[in-house]
Amino acid sequence: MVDWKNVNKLINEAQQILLTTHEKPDGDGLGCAAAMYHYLIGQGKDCRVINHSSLPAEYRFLDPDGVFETYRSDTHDTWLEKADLVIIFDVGDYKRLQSIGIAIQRFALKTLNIDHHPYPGEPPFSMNVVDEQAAATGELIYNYLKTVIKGPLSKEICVGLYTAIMTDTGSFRYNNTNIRSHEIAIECIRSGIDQTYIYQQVYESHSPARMKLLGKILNSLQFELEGELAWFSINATMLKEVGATKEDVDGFTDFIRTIRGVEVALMVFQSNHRTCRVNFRSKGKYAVNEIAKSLGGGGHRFAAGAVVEGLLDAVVPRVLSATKQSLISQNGHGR
Ligand SMILES: [Mn+2]
Repeated sequence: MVDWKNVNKLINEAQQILLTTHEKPDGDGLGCAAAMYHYLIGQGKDCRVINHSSLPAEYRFLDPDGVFETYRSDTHDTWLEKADLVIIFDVGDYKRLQSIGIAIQRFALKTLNIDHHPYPGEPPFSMNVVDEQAAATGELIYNYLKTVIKGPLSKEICVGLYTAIMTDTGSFRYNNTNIRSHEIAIECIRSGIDQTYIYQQVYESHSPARMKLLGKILNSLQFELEGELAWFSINATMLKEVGATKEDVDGFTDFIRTIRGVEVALMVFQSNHRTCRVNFRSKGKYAVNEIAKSLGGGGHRFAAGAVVEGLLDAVVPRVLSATKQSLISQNGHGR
């Protein structure tokens, strides 16, 4: 159980608070920041949300007042160095904070890490709240807010929390979905949020380019191990041909996992001229975090990834062989 008393003490003692999350932010990290921002502003704190990455278009609804900022040393450092506390959400790996993480270390700021991933790495945090059982970091923020807010949570707070839970549970479908996720959703819906609107903003606002790219992927999809493993690769040329961006690639691995018989979906994406992004999604029969770890990455049991040095031609065979080996050995009696 998390001792929220100490967390609350840390927050109460701080007046100037920075909220931040990882690069290429998702609904969990952003939703947590939005929920905590509204709470802390209500407490009279000088609070800012500053991330390395700008707010993705599909999450603009979280920020109707335009308070989410993108870190820039020249605009933010004067404020930042005076911050009493930094609350970091959902980071997984400290390096994913990128530029803002470097600034936090440079000013040796007090840090509170709240996450449902293990081991965020550097720097030593002033306080760590890590619960790997939580379906989303938003669940932890909900738990905290319930200890400090008497009565129902505000609609503004609930928009953030619902977004966090909805996105990290794949709209209440992934196997991390539990009673708690639904209980939080119920309270959020009671607060008056428009859950259909939130869903549509996040999931029904894909660019045509993304859909064209998906078409290319589906055409080149490969199946191995009697259809239990489905994999695809993406390169810069494919992106260019349809006018897609790197962000358009997000979520494809989840989608491929939805195919009948597929237990593990794998993507290898040549994201720049020297490294590939590798993404694993499992339905639950096979753990994929150890494969990601062996490639220098990490993640959850059924959702993991790595960044691997090298070009597609070299990385694909290496990743495929590591994946097949692991799945065959996890299957026990061989094939
Ligand atoms: Mn998360």
